[in-house]
Amino acid sequence: MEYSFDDIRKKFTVVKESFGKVNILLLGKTGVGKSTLINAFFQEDLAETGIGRPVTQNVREYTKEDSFLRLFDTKGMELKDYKTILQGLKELITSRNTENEADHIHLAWFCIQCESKRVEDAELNLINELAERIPVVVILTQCLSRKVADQLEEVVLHGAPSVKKVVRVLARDYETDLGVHRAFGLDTLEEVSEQLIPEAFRKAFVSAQKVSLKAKKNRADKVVLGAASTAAGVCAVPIPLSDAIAIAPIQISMLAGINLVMGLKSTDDFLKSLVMIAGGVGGATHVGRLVFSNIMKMIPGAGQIIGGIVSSTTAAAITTAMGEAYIAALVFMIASGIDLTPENIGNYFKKVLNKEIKD
Ligand SMILES: Nc1nc2c(ncn2[C@@H]2O[C@H](COP(=O)(O)OP(=O)(O)OP(=O)(O)O)[C@@H](O)[C@H]2O)c(=O)[nH]1
Ligand SMILES: [Mg+2]
Repeated sequence: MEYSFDDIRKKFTVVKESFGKVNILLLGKTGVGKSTLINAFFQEDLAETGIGRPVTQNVREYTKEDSFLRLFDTKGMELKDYKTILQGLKELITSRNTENEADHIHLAWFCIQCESKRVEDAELNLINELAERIPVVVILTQCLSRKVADQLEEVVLHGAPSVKKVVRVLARDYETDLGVHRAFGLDTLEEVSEQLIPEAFRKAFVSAQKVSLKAKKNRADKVVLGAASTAAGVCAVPIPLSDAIAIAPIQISMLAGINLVMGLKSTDDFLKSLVMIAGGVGGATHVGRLVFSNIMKMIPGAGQIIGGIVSSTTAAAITTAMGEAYIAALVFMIASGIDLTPENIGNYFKKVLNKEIKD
């Protein structure tokens, strides 16, 4: 039995759909740096290029078919319209608060510009009203001075105690006559936000963000853990090695999941590299056989199972070894700025298996 390209493509689609979309509500007065933040964090110019579907008078919804992010942006918000804005936000949150968690607003980012040196009562009221309904992170944007940020943070926490977190950010390097302030804080924003999002949508969030490779790696490790336990389940009654292809679909889904978490696009080229790599279990391809024999070498006592049977422990070990090697290869490549072409991925995957690269 072999896996066709179409089978793999279908699996990929299923895995992708299982991620869902994370819904983020973005607020803040006009000019505070919302778009700059989104562009730096997701490297997606959703709000700039898209026209956006108006959902209330002040809120527009943006997403793209292949994006894991659905953004509700209050572009050009003016506090003189405070009452209308509040009314609209309440309606938005209520209308999406269905039985389906995928509809919910999972998180709000409320941006306040640090250099404005003040927080208005209308902002505090909005934050309070929101924080009663959904998790809110207040982001102090364009943060250039610690002293100013300390003061603002105190005002926010005092005026809106139900706020979950206040995070300081400079989304892009900022040049002054005295020198350059380096961008900072996006990784903290990632950590804090990931914690506040419901578990089921964290994968989508981590996939969509582009600021923390560590977060991607951690999330990819969880994909491997899940796949290993599924593979163990399939082999709860040990199966002959010749039937080990039974766990190949699990591994294909796992590699697809890793690809998506790491932010690789699901082009046909990548699917082909998955076929090559995942072919390992059944030894369906030349590269596959190589991968398989190398993975076997990595597992203590695996020699005994050649020609024998695969127990749940071995199935889990094979799956884990494959997944971890694949993650190590991708992390190495991304961190070193190596192009993520299918050929390169195949090569670096082999390098990891041959222990030419350590993670
Ligand atoms: N260097 C630097 N400039 C920033 C940063 N954040 C915002 N800016 C600048 O501030 C200006 C306003 O930022 P935007 O991101 O457009 O603000 P916005 O909140 O999206 O504004 P509206 O869409 O009108 O609501 C732009 O000129 C940005 O380049 C930052 O972190 N670093
Ligand atoms: Mg904007």
